[in-house]
Amino acid sequence: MKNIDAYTHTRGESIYLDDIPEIAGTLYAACFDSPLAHGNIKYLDTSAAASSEGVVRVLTFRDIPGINQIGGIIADEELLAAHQVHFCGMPVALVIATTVQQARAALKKIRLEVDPLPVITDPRVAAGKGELIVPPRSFSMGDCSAAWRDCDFIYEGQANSNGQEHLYIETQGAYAIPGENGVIKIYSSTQSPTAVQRAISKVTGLPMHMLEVEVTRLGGGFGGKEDQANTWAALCALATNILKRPVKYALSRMEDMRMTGKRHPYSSDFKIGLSKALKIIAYDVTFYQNAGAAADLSPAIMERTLFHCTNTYFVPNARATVYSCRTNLPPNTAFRGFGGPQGMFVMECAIATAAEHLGITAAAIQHANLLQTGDELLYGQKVLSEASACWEKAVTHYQLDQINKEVSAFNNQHRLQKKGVALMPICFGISFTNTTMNQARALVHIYTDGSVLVNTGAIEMGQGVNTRIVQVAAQTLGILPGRIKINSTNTSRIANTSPSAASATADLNGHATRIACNTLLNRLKTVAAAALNVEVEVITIREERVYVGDSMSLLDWTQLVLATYNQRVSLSEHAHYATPGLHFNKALEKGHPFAYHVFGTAITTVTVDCLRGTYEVDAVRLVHDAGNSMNPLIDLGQVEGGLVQGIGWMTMEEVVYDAEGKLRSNALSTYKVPDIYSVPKIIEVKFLETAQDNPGILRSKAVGEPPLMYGIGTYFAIRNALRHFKPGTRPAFDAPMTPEKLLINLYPEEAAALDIRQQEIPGLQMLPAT
Ligand code: LUZ
Ligand code: MOS
Repeated sequence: MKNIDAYTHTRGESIYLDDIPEIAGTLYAACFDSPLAHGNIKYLDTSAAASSEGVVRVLTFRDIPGINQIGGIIADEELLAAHQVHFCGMPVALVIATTVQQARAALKKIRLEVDPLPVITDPRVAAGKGELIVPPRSFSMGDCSAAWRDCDFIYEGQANSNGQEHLYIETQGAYAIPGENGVIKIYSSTQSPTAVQRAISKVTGLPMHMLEVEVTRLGGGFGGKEDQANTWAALCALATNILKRPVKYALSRMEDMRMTGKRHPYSSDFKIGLSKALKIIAYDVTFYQNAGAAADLSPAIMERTLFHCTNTYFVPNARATVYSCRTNLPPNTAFRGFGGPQGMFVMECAIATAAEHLGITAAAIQHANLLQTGDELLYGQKVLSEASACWEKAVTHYQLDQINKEVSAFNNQHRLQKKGVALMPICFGISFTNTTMNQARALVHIYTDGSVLVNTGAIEMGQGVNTRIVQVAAQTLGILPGRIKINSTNTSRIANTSPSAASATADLNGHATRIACNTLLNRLKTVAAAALNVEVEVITIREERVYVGDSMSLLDWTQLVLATYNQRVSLSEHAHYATPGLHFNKALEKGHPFAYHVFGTAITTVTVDCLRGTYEVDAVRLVHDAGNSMNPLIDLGQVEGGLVQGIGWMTMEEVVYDAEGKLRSNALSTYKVPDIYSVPKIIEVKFLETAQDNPGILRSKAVGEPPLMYGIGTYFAIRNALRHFKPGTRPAFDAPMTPEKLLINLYPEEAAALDIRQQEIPGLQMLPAT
């Protein structure tokens, strides 16, 4: 089934936050954010701004009637800086004016003086000073210390991966509208309406039932709006609460890039030990997560790093420790994969290190260690799925031998162009690692004309969840998709929603929808059985007709719905779903946190121009385990999009903060995202044919995050091409492998002589401060 939003998207008619018709009297907000990364506030003067043309009010922390606190997991994040600033871009004051231009103009009249404090941007420096967000956490299995004795080969190394800007096409924003008796309705571009509602409740002191959060759709989230939509919604609601006027704030791209957190950069140390048979005997890894200035979701993200630190390999003796390090950067946050990709990257660096020292392909080690059905992961859960099936299928279906032969032939014929190949197998756990969050509700109404309205907590952000929910309702009720409408997401209709995140949105909200529809179906069937004078067990509804056994009755859907209403039987149902079987013991760090795992394997081929340091991704050919895909079109879109986003993270997107904690890659002119010219020339996706059962919705597996990790393969394919040009070279693992870095790695002596890195820094400092 085609995405139900395709029609309005292609015509430009879909409604995003900034498209909502504005109410007369709407005011516009703009945020004054800290120009310094760390310091004590000496002096803040907003009087000139307050008397600036069109300005209605300037708010600071003193205007907050509730508590000045928006930390979700830990209460360590002020909405508006009170006495200290902790990062460049930290909100300090909010200007509210009659027009957007007036609000922005007034920002320039705010005077802030800060006594600077030392700025930390490096997570290892933070850890050295004991600047940790939470105590470190460790997972272990087997006996890592003893196992080194049994290893024939042991290698150690370091791996760094950088952050990533979410770059949702729709920037962050909110629009708050006052109602009678102090209630506030808030439109928010959020993945988590309940998180927004909670944050506003804390800040304004209003109970949650006075706050209605409404979301039609987002122009992308990617994790960036799981927690960080709260700030703008809370600021608008705060202003509305004080002024009793509608207040809107849609961030500009540069505001958004400057003030919001990104994917966490990680710096990690690894040690890997193997047997002569290439079995990984032991793996020890320590992660330094760059959390930024406040916790945000970092404690949950560090947990998912631990869960995914051995990727898709069986490692009998493993130990992993993660430090969540407080630095003076904007609080880093959820981003597709949620710490999993960072963990998996380090494992792949460890395998590459071993392969390079042993003079074999990484694939030989990867293949020898793939999880087999029944193998235990270091958190105690066993994999119950065809863990190595995708790898085997990819190797045969895409003829890896042939690919390797062609690449060798090319490399023998070309001196300055080299091709590289890499395989990237993935394993990703599906469920929120916080067991509590694995619940959802659906409210389904059938109207007397037979049309159906489905409400859930799911947020449509382009991923197609609404289309999937239509499919669930249509299949369950036995009616056509066109009869079903998915309502906007609203906290007054569906309460206590979990964020649309963790790839679990369609599973959780789809199952809740299925349960509600089944309850309604049973009521309808009971009425049909009485009307047709048969047993209820023989009734089915198919294609909007009521069947008795195999024969079509005279009753159709609309007649049955009306008959049910006339009998005074409810045509509405509110259902609850909680993923069964989940548990996790944090004292032991063992349990069964995931409903299931998603697997896959990608084969990536690249061509590097070894004179210029540029590269092209020739092809990514992959086999992906989508279970019994309920919508292969949507799944394909998620796989392609995730892959390209992963390639961007690994090869071209470079978040640059200077030593003062100021974001230098603060616009699309200095931050390179994949465009249509940088996507692989060939993307081939084969969905694994599998008869195996899984607890996904309609046996269709979650697909949102896992494909991002295929992009890691491109990093290693480029590295392999580089090593064909310069045999024996082993550059530092420092993702992304931008063309600039690749060139430096191709010609390290020349780069050192030119002192390229040295020259770069004064050039950057000449940029005007924003
Ligand atoms: N968000 C969250 C997530 O709160 N918990 C998770 O486990 C998670 N996983 C992936 C993406 N977002
Ligand atoms: Mo996410 S990283 O699933 O919000």
